[in-house]
Amino acid sequence: GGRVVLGGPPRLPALPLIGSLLSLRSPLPPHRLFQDLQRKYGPTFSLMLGPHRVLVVNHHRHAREVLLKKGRAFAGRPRTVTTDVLTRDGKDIAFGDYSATWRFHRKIVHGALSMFGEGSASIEKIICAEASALCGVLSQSSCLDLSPELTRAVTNVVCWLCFSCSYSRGDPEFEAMLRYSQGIVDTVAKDGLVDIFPWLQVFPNADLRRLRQCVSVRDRLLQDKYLQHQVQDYSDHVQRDLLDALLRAKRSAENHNTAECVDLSEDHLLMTVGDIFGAGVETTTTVLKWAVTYLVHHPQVQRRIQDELDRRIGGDRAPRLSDRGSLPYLEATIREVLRIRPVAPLFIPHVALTDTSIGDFTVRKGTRVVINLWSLHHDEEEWTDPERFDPGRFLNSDGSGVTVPSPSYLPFGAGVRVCLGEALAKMELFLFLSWILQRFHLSVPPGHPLPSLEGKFGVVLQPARYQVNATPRAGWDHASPPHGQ
Ligand code: HEM
Ligand code: PLO
Repeated sequence: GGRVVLGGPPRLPALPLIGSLLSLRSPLPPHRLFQDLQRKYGPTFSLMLGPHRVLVVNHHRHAREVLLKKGRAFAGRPRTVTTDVLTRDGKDIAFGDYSATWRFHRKIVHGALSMFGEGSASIEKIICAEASALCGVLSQSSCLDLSPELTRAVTNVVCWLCFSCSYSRGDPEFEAMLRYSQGIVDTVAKDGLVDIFPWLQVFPNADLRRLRQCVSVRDRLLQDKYLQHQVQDYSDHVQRDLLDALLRAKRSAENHNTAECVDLSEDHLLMTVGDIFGAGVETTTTVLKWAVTYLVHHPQVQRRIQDELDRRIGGDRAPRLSDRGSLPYLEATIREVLRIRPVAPLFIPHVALTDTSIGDFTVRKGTRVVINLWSLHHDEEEWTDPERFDPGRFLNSDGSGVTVPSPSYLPFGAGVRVCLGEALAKMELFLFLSWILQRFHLSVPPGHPLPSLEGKFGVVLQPARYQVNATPRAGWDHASPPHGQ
């Protein structure tokens, strides 16, 4: 207490209508530009994106205040043209504003996901079945682009969770999904002109057209799954998957006429499933691709993980979730990948729901707050040589366990808006990587350059595509493992 509130944070120069756009022209992606702007304006500064005041937070102290200490005050989401197209005006969880309906939805999905949570045998079985199929494909084609294979494995996990179904290789519906999802990633939530100037949407815009088209393909697919699910002997007593959980909640809300006035329309239900499906696929796949990219750059890290796998598991059985505690170096590697290339470097913008403050700065209701996770994860005060890939940062002093060495580490966010899929994502990352590395050595084909570590900025930060050689390790140079699973 006793501190004096001084007024708003430093501001970038702004002009009417276009706001601070002129100061934001740069070849750098936004997270890198915001990181650089700290040198001139300090770690927390504000700018205008057209008519909207946006506060950029680059330091963990202020980030934690926004997410945790004042989580409720900053739990809002902005409405933007592109996310409104994606989510039917915010009827989902991730892009939906804070409300009673939103809280209710989040609670149902959270409950349904923890039903498959850690300790539950079924999710482990689902992931292991997909890991096994993935390794089968790898052993048949030594040199390939891993991206579609990793995507299909991860898609099938969420497909089982949401709808109790999966895709096989070459399924046209899966190919369509790959296309529309990339189209959405390329266009949604980009603070491109469309999101900066809401009135521009009346002009035809190639990105917006592509987004609308991709969203309509996605919506048809979701609608089909929803209808199939309703006819295929839905019962209030058996909960097969997430869609059943949502349907049950919807019916029970209708029957009991709950006092809490929440809106559980079919739109809400579909958009929520769309979120879990989209987040479930794009995030985990992206992390797996970054992991492979860094492992190809750092064969010594790969070898150390494989030593650990050989010592703790051996070649007679496949890795299980219960092995997580005994593979600290693999865990540390996953944490380092999540640090050095955060999936969502700017999170999703938060919005102040009331007049409030951050540190000594006053913040007006309605202000958008962008947490720059890239800055947190590359803060030189917190991480020595932040661009160096070093899993050892996350090991305790004798290497027997993992730690979090700095408060400047928030790969899944925190507080009211914390990621809903953290537990699921961690299980998938552990099982897929341990299965792959137990069986294969990953490298670029002879004569190929090492893949770029740059990343393409969008709603997720994606690595470039490239070919990988998956060479079976000694004892694994046949299609199936030595002993059945
Ligand atoms: C939100 C990270 C996987 C579902 C978020 C946020 C981050 C994040 C940083 C935003 C937090 C904020 O805005 O304050 C990640 C990472 C993942 C991952 C790094 C993988 C390694 C998943 C998975 C699912 C999922 C597998 C679904 C099963 C969601 C949802 C939200 C969210 C629904 C929105 C929460 C809200 O706005 O209330 N995630 N995520 N995520 N994530 Fe994840
Ligand atoms: C990914 C493309 C899908 O087709 C639609 C979709 C839904 C939810 C989004 C996800 C996309 C990208 C990653 C997001 C997720 C909600 C939470 C997650 C933004 C756009 C993160 C990392 O915050």
